[in-house]
Amino acid sequence: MGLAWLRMRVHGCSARRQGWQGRFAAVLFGLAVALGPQASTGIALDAPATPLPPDLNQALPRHLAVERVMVGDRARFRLGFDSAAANMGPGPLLVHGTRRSRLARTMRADQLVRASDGSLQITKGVGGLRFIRLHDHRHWHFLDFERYEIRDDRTLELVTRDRKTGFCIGDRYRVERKINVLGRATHRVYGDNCAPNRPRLMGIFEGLSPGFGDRYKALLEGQHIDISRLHSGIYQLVHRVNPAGRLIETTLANNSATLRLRIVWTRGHEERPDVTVLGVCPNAFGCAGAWWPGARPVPSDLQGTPFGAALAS
Ligand SMILES: [Ca+2]
Repeated sequence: MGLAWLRMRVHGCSARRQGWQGRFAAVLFGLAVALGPQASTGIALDAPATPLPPDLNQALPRHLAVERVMVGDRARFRLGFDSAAANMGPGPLLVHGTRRSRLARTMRADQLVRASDGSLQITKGVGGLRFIRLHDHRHWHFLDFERYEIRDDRTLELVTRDRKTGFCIGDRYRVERKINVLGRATHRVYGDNCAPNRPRLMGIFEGLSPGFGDRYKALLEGQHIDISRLHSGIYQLVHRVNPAGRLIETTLANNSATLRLRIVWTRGHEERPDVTVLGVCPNAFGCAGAWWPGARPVPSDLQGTPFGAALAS
């Protein structure tokens, strides 16, 4: 099953699928470029093909801020944060969403993993995609790409989590060149903003190239956790990519990153709480007892200290 097989599928589509056909062809072109000489010259026919899956790596939460919003006559408090996940693996993350009828709100997502001989292996049902209508954007979200959670400091039991509606995956920043990425792409391949204003699509591709990452800004849609009901205490803020483990990767060991936080309602639950980062734990699911000597308060708005910059290393 190789590129030729996929080209056959493209050519076999009906005329009304021209939109995503074009994107499909672009994705295939990108894959062919990414494969480089292997794609054009091939490799020894008797050599077993080696799968080249992605390796998603969750970055630490950054640019934390506590926002006060009014819901009716009640004040609510949201802990906002930037999130980011990069592909450090030898191959791209590529998901293909399809549906048989427009009555189906959710497309089934299949994952395509390329191999060293240029073929593509398909794993069906790794997730879903849904067209999301929000006040500032309307496009197709891959569901359950990342998850944000606040967990108990000692037991790591889930306390509360985000309510984000999914993610428009794309190549939005380059991983620093000093970091080794096996299959680093030379150029951006995925980034058409997930078919904005096209709810009637029957199929769509979203992906993340090796050496590229995708980030989401604090307090944009779903980039927060409501902490209004939490008691004063110490918690763990955990960001996880591929939280259900359904996407094929080289490893899941680097899919979580954690900050240890102290939340104190000094002025009662009607006023903004004091939030302090106590511990910084990259590539870790929880970090009970961690203590960061640079502990500092989380600013009350996005103009405050961008302490995430200090966490970049
Ligand atoms: Ca991973």
